[in-house]
Amino acid sequence: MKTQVVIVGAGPSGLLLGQLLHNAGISNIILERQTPDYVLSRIRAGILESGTVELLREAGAHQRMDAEGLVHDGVEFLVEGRRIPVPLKALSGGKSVMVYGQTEVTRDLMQARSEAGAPTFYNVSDVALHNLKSDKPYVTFSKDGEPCRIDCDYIAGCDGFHGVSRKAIPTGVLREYECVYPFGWLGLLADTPPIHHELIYAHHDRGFVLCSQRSLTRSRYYLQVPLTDKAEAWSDDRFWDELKRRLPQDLAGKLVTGPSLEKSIAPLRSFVVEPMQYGSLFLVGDAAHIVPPTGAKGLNLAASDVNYLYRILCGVYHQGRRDLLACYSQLALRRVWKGERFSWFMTRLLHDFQEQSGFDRRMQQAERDYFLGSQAGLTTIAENYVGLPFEAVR
Ligand code: RFL
Ligand code: PHB
Repeated sequence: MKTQVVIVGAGPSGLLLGQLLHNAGISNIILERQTPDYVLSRIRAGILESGTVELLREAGAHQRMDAEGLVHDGVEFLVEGRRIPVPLKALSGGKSVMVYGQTEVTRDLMQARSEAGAPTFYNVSDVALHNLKSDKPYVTFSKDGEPCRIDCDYIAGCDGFHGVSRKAIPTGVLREYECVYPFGWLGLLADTPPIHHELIYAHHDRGFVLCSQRSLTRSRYYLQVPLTDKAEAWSDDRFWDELKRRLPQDLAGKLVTGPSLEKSIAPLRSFVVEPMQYGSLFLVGDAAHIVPPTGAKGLNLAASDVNYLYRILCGVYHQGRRDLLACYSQLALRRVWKGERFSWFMTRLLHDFQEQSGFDRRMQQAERDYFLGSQAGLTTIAENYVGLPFEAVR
């Protein structure tokens, strides 16, 4: 087989890149290790930045998002027992975020791709990348036990943190930066109305809480838990009781509980590799960087990389601008590091770090007091939360 771009991974970044390229007349084939149902069963992100929303519209996968997604003009913080609304739209020059789950984004992109008749091979194994330093790279894999090969011009490694693409780059080329946090998030999804119309990020001595949502009838809550905890040890009752203990009484009184649809623990990690390009291979999304979910940036940074790579490939194929290829890593990383910084800042601001000294605890309190108590502090939070602008590709 032959195509212009092979995309490894049919998560949100692979599917979004594939759709944009297809619409621009650039042929591509997606290879995915799992089945479509498995990909859709992963409950992950819930918040889309305005730039991500725009990109999904550009890809033409926006009809259901625009009909069913909830536009949020604000978010709320709950610290030291005080509720602090952050008017995102007013503080960011008119931008908002959209509550629309990653599962739904993925479903819409899968549907758009199948309607477009663009090829995706699910359930493939042994994906291997070859000749990356030449202008004739190729990808091999097995499908139903048969060996297959695709020759191409470029490869987009959209295969997440545990994928093969990053590992295909020889040792010594990439520089890795990592910070692992000493706790995880226990998430619970339930068909109950959200506790509040806006998301609530709460600091509590017993640990961080996030009250999120997927729709007016579906809630998503997260509790900070020790890394040693197992989701099986958390019955629904235990989860709801702990959530109530970490909320003020008036709010806890409004909580509607119900059976969980899903419950899982995610460890928190910051991770970046530099550069994000090796020859004809371009790393995109979680394959190149991970953020702790506190800033709602993971999916949005994946979309940010897609934005840059898509515009660069359009330049290459439509205007013969092969010089743009060398800009990808720098352009993408400038925005990635800002997203990493915001996610790290939000994580440090709101979690309970048991091992920290008395001085560090006071510093953390002073940071909350300052950032959430001043117009300048709230403005910097708002402009990062709604998403920083993309740079032009030229
Ligand atoms: P994905 O979604 O991991 O998709 C990668 C795909 O590649 C496939 N794959 C392979 N395919 C072929 N061959 C191989 N060898 C392969 N190895 C892997 C995988 O099966 C998979 O289908 O990466 P992508 O597309 O870069 O997307 C990244 C996002 O999924 C991720 O950043 C977000 O989910 C992070 N995240 C959040 N991001 C936000 O922007 N806002 C949020 O509110 C938010 N909340 C979250 C989150 C992540 C969470 N968890 C569980 C990590 C909340 C949680 C709890
Ligand atoms: C979610 O709804 O899953 C969600 C929302 C905001 C975050 C992280 C996760 O910061």
